[in-house]
Amino acid sequence: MSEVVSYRRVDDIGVLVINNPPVNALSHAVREGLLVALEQGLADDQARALVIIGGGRTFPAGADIKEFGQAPKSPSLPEVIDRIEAADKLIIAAVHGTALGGGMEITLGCDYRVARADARMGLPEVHLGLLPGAGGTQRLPRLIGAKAALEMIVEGKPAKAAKLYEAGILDDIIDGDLEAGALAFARKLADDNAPARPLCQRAVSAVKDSLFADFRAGIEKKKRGFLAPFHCIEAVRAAVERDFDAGVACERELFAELLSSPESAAQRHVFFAEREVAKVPGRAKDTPKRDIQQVGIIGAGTMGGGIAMNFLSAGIPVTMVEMKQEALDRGVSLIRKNYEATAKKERMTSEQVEKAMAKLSTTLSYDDLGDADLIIEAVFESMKVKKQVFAELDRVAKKSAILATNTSTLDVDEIANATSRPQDVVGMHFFSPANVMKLLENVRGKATADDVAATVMDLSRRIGKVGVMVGVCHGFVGNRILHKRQEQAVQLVNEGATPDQVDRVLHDFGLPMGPFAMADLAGLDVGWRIREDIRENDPDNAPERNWMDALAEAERWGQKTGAGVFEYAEGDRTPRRSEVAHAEIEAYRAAQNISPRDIDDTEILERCLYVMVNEGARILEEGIAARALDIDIVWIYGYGFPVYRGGLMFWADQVGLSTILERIRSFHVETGAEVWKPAPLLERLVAENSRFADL
Ligand code: T1G
Repeated sequence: MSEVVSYRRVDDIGVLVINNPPVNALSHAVREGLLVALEQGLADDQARALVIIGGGRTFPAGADIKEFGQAPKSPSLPEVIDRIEAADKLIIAAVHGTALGGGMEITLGCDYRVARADARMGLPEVHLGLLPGAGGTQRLPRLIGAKAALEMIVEGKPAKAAKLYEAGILDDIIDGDLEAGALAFARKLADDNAPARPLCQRAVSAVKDSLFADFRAGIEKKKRGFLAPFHCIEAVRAAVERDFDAGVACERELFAELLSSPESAAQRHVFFAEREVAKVPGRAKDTPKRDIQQVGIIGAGTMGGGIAMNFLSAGIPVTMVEMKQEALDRGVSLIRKNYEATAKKERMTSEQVEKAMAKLSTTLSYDDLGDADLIIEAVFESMKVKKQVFAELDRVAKKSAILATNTSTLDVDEIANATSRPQDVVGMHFFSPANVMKLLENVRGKATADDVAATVMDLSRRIGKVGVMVGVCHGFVGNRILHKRQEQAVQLVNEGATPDQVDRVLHDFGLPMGPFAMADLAGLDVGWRIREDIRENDPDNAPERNWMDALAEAERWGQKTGAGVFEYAEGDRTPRRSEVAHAEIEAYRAAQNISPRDIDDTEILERCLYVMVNEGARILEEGIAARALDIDIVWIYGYGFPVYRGGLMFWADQVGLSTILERIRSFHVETGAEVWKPAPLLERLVAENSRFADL
């Protein structure tokens, strides 16, 4: 008997229990154990039917992703499922938790499926750059039709039991004890001589000729750069156009292509990196955390409101503070407007909106924050203003409170030293729009206490964010790297490229938008004020004045003023070429005696991305980020770096660090610019023939 799969009989029904914590991943041992237990059940004369059920918190949540890339071991999952389907006894899958990927495919090999009401099932392989490779693309269309199967497989979103029952995937929903309910269900089937229902013998119902072409056209824009969604379409098409065995062979082939693709390697890296970032090196798993039951937020502007929504949606009461009543009223109505927009898209019910809004209270007095466990400051990005706010918080906040700043660039240590309790101060850098963007850069100051750091990391997950712990420096991890790229982008335009060309190259690479469309979205005034702040407070590092400053000073602030580097038509966010901006650029070149040259796309891509990699290496050297995967997750969830490239540092490893170093060295020789001085870490890794991933 295997350790991970057991067989026993309960009166006249055999039960196969899979127990491979934490998520019953279908590792080699589980597959082997399943076959052994299955044969035992089939050979058990007193067992009239068999139930497959998961132990612990869930039915199998898929193949063991850690085994991908290793030499395949038999039995494969398709072999196990084919054996289940060919069995001469009825087999019922009893689902709780999340039956995902190969787990759901096992249920499709069974004759009947039942589940608890809170169970979910789905085929999320596409998020790993794969497709359901154990018959799911052939059996699901036979069960629910090709169109519904296509949506489920290409979107990869799990569905709730009620929806699954409606769709005909589930045969019953079990209230109370799942095993008891499944046994009763199996017994009734046996009593009624219910038929076996092997899906492999069922035909796929007819579809519209244009189904696959229409579906492909419908996802082209949204799935730009991904490989797997389009392979999924071809696999489901095979289910319609070929017989079962030929369809399975086609699925196998497409799966093998994806499994060896760089896109899937990248997406699998991101799957594990997203979980690894929560485990901060050097922090014990059992580090105590502070109890966060009430939150205060200073500032009811766009950021303050968005931040508040995260806590309200997680059921945590929020007190919002502002200087003036109209600012408070504006903040509250913006929050309600955002919630109602979400409800309109049926992503929330109106009851949920009212429940969240009921947890929001407002005040004009800091004194009402005396009970808050965490207070987040989201005021104007000025050191002077932030220090005043923190001095006030120091006066009113209770002893155990955590004081957090939402600054996106400023020195968290300097802010902390404006209080008598720097150990309770931490940065919580949300990204705009704060109620949508998944990333939360948690900034640990020199004095920040362990329990404070552990608390904000834990809280990140509680409010639906991916928290990454970073150190203090100008711009932390995300914006520090962004600034280098933006500088390079402006430099390329100074030398002869156009903003349109630079944006096209980075958009084609897979970023949601180019540097200049992004600057226009964020607001040219934001970057300009930060540069002005440095020019005023740190003249030694004052950035050179350029055409972007000229545009900002002309109040061309981007989308919010209808014009910036690009022009924007009323109500349209599409960036269009701007003759005014081009004139500013030419004027700047003339003033600097620059004769513009032709710059090709390769140079643009290399300069914009390699400067980021070099800065990433410096950030790792300084310990501002603990691992390369922290930088990957920051750039994927904060700046839309394409997930099918795995993040900035993973991508650099794929390109090859020696290739990147060679180009960086030549840019350094050509320009002599400090920014192109190769990071010692990069040079060391190349010398050792290592990668960022090996650190
Ligand atoms: N394989 C290996 N490890 C897994 C795993 C898996 N499928 N799923 C989770 N883990 C680990 C995870 O790394 C973490 O480890 C721990 O379990 C808890 O996970 C042939 C090709 C199930 C919804 O894509 O979506 O089947 O960090 O922190 O938030 O067609 O995990 O503790 O060391 O995420 O409660 C398809 C992936 C595989 C589902 C639970 N299946 N998993 O979420 O916990 S491909 C998936 C999830 C496949 C077949 C194909 C989630 C979850 P550690 P967690 P959670």
